[in-house]
Amino acid sequence: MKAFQDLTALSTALATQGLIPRGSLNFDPSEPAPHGLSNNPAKSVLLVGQAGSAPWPHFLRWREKQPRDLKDPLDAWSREVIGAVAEKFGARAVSPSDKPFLPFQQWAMRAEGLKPSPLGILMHPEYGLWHAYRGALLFDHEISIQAPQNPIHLCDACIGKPCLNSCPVGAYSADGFAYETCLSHVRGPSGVPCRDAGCIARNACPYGWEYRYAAEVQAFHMKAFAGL
Ligand code: B12
Ligand code: SF4
Ligand code: SF4
Repeated sequence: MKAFQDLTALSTALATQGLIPRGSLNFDPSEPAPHGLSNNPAKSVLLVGQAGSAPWPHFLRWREKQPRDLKDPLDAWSREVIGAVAEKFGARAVSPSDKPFLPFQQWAMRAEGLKPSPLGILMHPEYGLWHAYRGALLFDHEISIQAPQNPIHLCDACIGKPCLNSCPVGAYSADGFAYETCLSHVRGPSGVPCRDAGCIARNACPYGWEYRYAAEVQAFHMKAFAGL
């Protein structure tokens, strides 16, 4: 397997935008893989994302120079900066918002050994629920980056699971996420706390508090989620 020599250089390039590599995996030859730069099925994928809201100041500086009515600006910023890194390192960049949706969470589970929280968001042993994926780099060659070995899944030992008892309209339950129930609450008159400071259920999780997104950042994501 070809060793991935440029990880330090790639990490440095991502760090200039507050981004980090989020693990990688080599596709099994029998599984369908998106195409790489060569137009053949990619051999590997390296996820790019964020811990906490580190990219936010970089995004805001970029946003100031963009048209006010730009659609999905965070996606546009992510595509631009991750696209530039992809070009430099010989990869094809893809986005979590590309349709048909690519299985980012499945890739992340394999790449970093993460498991889903009861909220659907993957639980990270250090960042808690406060991390996300902004893109991925598809390579035409295999790469070898040491994956973490069986990281602790904090939800397993979480007594009381406060995330499941905190939503004012009970949108999260053992049955999954009641998307429409959440959405109509967030859009309605009682949804101000969710709109202004983010999902109450997500904020109820005691882990990763030092990575928790600022209220301003949470409000931005909530606005995008609710189409407001
Ligand atoms: C569609 C989508 C949604 C839909 C889910 C509909 C559904 N039932 O599938 C809706 C609109 C509800 C949603 C909401 C949110 N989402 Co969303 N979503 C996606 C998206 C774009 C595609 C999911 C998909 O179908 N993938 C294709 C399948 C084949 O891939 P997969 O890996 O198997 O998909 C898994 C997810 O679909 C997951 N899943 C199913 N239902 C839900 C519901 C929620 C809330 C989440 C987080 C995951 C989830 O289960 C699948 C099996 O592993 C992904 C990005 C991506 N490309 O995956 C983000 C993604 C899953 N979402 C994410 C997040 C953070 C959220 C929110 C919590 C915050 C936000 N973005 O506003 C909200 C929840 C709102 C709230 N109350 O705060 C993150 C999760 C990051 C993480 N740390 O795990 C992702 C990966 C985007 C990213 N840029 O990082 N989301
Ligand atoms: S509150 Fe507990 S169960 Fe819920 S996401 Fe946090 S650690 Fe997991
Ligand atoms: S955003 Fe508000 S309504 Fe939606 S799940 Fe979170 S706490 Fe519930």
